[in-house]
Amino acid sequence: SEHQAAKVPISSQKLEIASGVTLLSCALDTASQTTLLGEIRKISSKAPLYTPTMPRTGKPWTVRMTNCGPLGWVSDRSGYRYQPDHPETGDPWPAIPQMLLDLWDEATGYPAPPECCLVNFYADKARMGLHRDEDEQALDAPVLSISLGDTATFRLGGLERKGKTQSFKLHSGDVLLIGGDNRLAYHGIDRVFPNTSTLLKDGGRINLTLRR
Ligand code: MD3
Ligand code: FE
Repeated sequence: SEHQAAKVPISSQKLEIASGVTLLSCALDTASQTTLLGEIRKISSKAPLYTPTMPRTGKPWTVRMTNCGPLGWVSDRSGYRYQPDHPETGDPWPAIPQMLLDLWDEATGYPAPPECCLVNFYADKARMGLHRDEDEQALDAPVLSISLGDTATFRLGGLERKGKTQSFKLHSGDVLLIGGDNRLAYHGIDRVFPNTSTLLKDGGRINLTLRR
């Protein structure tokens, strides 16, 4: 809405890449990206990035994670779930920064705030296999994803694992809004391209996923 525009300027360039999936390219300007990165540093100083493990096998993920908000999404040998505390420190997750709550309001218009902000950190070799986000109770609520740092290839499939997929680049400052028909679509991150952004001093990519 209009009164939020000064706090978190988001671009008017919207591209609907699939039904209900809208790419807001270059949504965040450099100043907002830098401010947001500062907020993420504060979060990771209280709730350190950790290496999740896969259900059953216990194999480590290549992506490191932390969360903020009332609930955090975690993965370990027992499965995937939302929980109110950090799996290693046992502390409650830090609060979601106000600028992310504002961005959620402006981009989604959804009448309730996000309950979880998952922070994914991708070093050069990290990737995320094709999967669906299906651990949420409210499937009518949108998902908002924000990319920072190095460029990545994002793969979007359909509602069935075997279907066709499309690839897109996600750049620093891009925002992806997911809802409607494709809320349960398969998606993943194939690779991250080193040295494509100067936002993160030591390189890599951060993705924030806001969900209910
Ligand atoms: C399309 N993260 O954490 S977010 C995840 O960049 C995850 O770290 C990716 O997938 C990342 O679960 C991509 C973009 C995204 C999120 C949810 C979706 C795209 C989606 C749900 C349906 C379709
Ligand atoms: Fe996902």
